[in-house]
Order: sequence, then structure tokens, then C-alpha cells
Amino acid sequence: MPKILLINPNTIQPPVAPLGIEYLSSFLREKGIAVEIFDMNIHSEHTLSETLQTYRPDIAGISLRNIDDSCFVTQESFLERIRELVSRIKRASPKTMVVLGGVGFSLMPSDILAYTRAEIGIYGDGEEGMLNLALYTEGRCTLDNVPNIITGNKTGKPGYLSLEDFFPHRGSIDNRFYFNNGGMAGIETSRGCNRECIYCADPIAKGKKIRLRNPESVVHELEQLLDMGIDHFHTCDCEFNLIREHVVAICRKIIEQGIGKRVHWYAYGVVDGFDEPLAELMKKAGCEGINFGIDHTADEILRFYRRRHRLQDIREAVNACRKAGIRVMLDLLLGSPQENMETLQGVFEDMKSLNPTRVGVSYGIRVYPETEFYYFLNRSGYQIPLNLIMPFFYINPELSKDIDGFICEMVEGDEIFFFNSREHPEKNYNYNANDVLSHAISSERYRGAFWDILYRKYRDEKHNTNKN
Ligand code: B12
Repeated sequence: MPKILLINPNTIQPPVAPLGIEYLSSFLREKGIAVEIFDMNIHSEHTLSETLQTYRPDIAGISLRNIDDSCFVTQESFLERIRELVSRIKRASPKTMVVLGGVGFSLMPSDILAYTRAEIGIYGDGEEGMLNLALYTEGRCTLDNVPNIITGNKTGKPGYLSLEDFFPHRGSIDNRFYFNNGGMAGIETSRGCNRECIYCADPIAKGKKIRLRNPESVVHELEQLLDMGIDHFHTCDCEFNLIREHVVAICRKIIEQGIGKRVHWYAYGVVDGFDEPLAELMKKAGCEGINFGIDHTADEILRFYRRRHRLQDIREAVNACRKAGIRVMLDLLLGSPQENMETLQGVFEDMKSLNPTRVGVSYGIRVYPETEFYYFLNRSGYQIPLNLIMPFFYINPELSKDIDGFICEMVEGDEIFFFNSREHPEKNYNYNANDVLSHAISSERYRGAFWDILYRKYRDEKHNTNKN
């Protein structure tokens, strides 16, 4: 039987559970493949060589969820550490095939493969590629039959797992550890994104076609986690409500199973088509909060980003959430080529008048190859590095000097704003190395989405100060 060691090198704090590894191992074990997990949040890195020498895996699979923190202010890349990891595995266990995969890897697989000097990568969905690669190590399959494979000289055809019969078993990873230290568990209800947002690489990594999971299997998964004492969740779809009927079916199933009051969940969502009946139903099914990535409110910028919503849609979605009792976070992406002082002023005024629970303010657009934004910059003659594996951000050159100070002024003294600031790192809501958040979860037992924990912690502290 082929043996695989799946490695989670993502030690960003607070920790997020490696859901990709959980799903992969469930799929592979069901097909009779032996899988062990080496999770660097749990196992000391120093024991990796020993594990490799005793377990002797045919394949060591490294999961690259994040290649960097995607934050203009900090721009921390994780790839050098991955390159060292690859070379350490090769030294400790020369016969083991080192394979890279994961959503971060899938953003630019061939460049990352070359940089890290791993032999093989599998981009996109990992399940079938890893299975066939395992069979290949036993001579039961050829490399040509490995979907999504990428090597120094070959790129396999893309393969997309059908999720209709996907009933993952939860429990290969230590979900309790992540709940205690990261405040939630992740769950995927769909894969892929059919939207056209010009800067986003999700459709490249996950496919443009939306594949839906069976609501029964989603609820079965929630029940498995509830049995472990885990009751706070975050969806791990590109966007949860791309297909309204799917959301309705999942919520109805949760309610029908009688667990709507026991689960507390959060989602990333789109505002267009989000209305009161949907908000009410989601609330009944346990939804606590939604994070809408709205980017902006100015028509010309939303049009440039190829977003489907306009300010009115945002207003309706925020009001629907407020009425249903769902907390709402709006995420902004500022600094586009159309941005100017007027559009900046306008978007902050709109935020203040909409008054959502929280607003996350980021500026600087991380540029990924093969996105429309990448082609736009190329056409405009903007200087982009040939290789984009290290963080590279676009920010309108006409604004780059003033934008930080201007935003600081706009958000000063207003508690609804989180701001990733170059000048004021203490205002950052970056979830990388966020000590306030880590402490709130592991010592003060806050649970839920990170933005909502920060919000509730602030609210509770303010309330206590007022009381004292
Ligand atoms: C949900 C989400 C969050 C939630 C997580 C909630 C939770 N409890 O899980 C929150 C809001 C907390 C979050 C935080 C962050 N996130 Co986030 N997040 C996502 C999102 C939408 C889903 C990730 C996920 O779990 N997918 C579902 C799993 C099943 O898929 P998967 O991991 O890709 O695994 C599959 C394949 O990739 C493959 N695979 C996985 N591992 C392996 C290994 C091998 C060997 C192989 C062969 C295959 C393979 O098989 C799996 C099954 O098919 C992705 C974007 C996306 N659409 O995927 C961004 C994303 C991963 N996040 C991103 C970032 C930057 C972050 C932050 C660093 C942001 C920040 N600075 O604060 C933090 C990091 C937090 C941390 N501790 O790691 C970026 C990473 C991009 C980059 N440049 O590296 C992404 C890609 C979004 C984006 N497009 O910019 N995130």
C-alpha cells in the first residue's frame, strides 16, 4: 500500500485548520492509501526527519495554503521556508517524492515549483491527482494519468472533483486544537467561482465552474464537528452565496436536522442578490456574521473591478443583515487606477452612513499572473516583475504617497474601521501574527470569525470600562 505523509507548514497565528489536508486524507484513506499527517502547529519541526525515517513515506505532500500574507503593509512571504523544507525532506529521505499542492501553490504553480525545487506539484483540486500519484509509485498508473500534475516539463490537464458524492470524514487533523487556539473550524460547501473580478485568482486556483456539495453531506460534516464539541464554523468556499438555492437548501437542512440553534457560523459572501428572506433563513440556521468583499462604492471603480454590485446592493444587504440580527463586515480594496481623493472621500462617507458592524480597509492590489488585472497592467506599460511569487502590489502611483495618511484621517476615532496601515501598524487587522486575536481565543475563550472576535472583544472591553 502506498504511504503518504501530508505536511502542514502553515504556522500563521492564530492558527487556521488545514482543511485541504483534512479533505485529502479523508478521500485517500477511503481509497485504501495510508496517510499520516505532520502538522507543524502541533508537531515540532525538529521531529520531521525522525518521522520521515520511521514512516518512510513514498510521497511527502506539502500543503501551501498561503504563499504570503497578501498584506501590502507587511508583505511577508513564506516561500523561502518552504524551499528549506523541501531540501530538508530530500536530505532526510532521498527516496521520498516531494509534492507540492494547495490553493497558494495553485496561484502560480510552475514558478513556485522552480523556486522551491520540489519535483512535482498538483494544482487545483488535490484528491484525484494525489490518488493517481500514489498509484504511480506502485507502477499502477502512469504520470500521464495524474490530473493537475505539474513537473519541470509537463503540465497535466485540469481535473475537477465532482462534489456530489463527497462525504468527507472529519478527524484526520486535530480540529479541537484549532478550535481552542483558532476559534473555529472550516467547512467547504462549494468549489469554484463564476465571477469576473479582475484582480482575483480564485477562479484560477479553484475553477470557474461552481461545484456544489450535497447539503446532506455538509450537515453530516457539521454534526461530526459538533460531536467533537466544535460549534463555530467558517465557510471555506470562494463565496458562500453564489448560488442562492444552494444556500437555501443547506440552511433548510440545518434547520430540519434541529441543529440551527447549536451551530454558529460565518461566511464570505457577495451582496448582489442578498436580501431579507435569505438573511432571515441564514440566521435561523445559525449564521452569526457575514464578510462581504465589496471593494468600493464608486460606480467607475466597481465597473473597472468587474463587480456585479453597486452601492444600492450594498445598502440592501447591510440592512437585511441588520434586520435579521447578522453582524456584517465590509471589506474595501482601495488604490486602483481610478482611485483619487474624491473616490476615497466618497467611500468613507458611504461606510459611515451604511454603518455596518465593521469595515476592513486595505489598499494595494496583490498582482497574480493570468488575472485580467495582470493583463491590464501589462497593456498599460506598468512595470511588473517577471516572476510574481514574491508579494507584489499595485497602488495608483498618483496616490501612493498620501493614501495612508489620508485614510488614517478618515478613520481616526471611528471604531467601525479596521485599517492595515503602513504608518500605524498598531491599527492592523492582519490575521498574520495577530497577538491580540491569539490571546482573545486561547486565553479569553472567544470563538468565531476573527473580525467578529475583535469586534466583540472591543465591545466587551468598552462595556466593562463604562461599568467600572
Ligand atoms: C476561508 C478562507 C479564510 C478564512 C479561514 C477560515 C477557516 N476556519 O478555515 C480566514 C478569514 C480566517 C482566512 C484568513 C487568512 N487568509 Co484566507 N482564505 C480562505 C479561502 C476563501 C478558503 C481556504 C480553504 O480552506 N479552502 C478549502 C480547502 C479544502 O481548499 P484548499 O486548502 O485549497 O485544499 C484543496 C487543494 O488546494 C488541494 N491541496 C491542499 N493541500 C494540498 C497538499 C498537496 C500535497 C496537494 C497535492 C494538494 C493539496 O487539495 C484540497 C482539496 O481539493 C481561500 C481562498 C480560496 N478560495 O480557497 C483564502 C486564502 C487561502 N487566504 C488567503 C490569505 C492571504 C489569508 C490570510 C494570510 C490573510 C491575512 N493576512 O490576514 C489569513 C491567514 C490565516 C491563517 N492562519 O492561515 C489567500 C492566500 C493567497 C496567498 N497569496 O498566499 C487566499 C488564497 C485568498 C486569496 N485569493 O487571496 N482565510
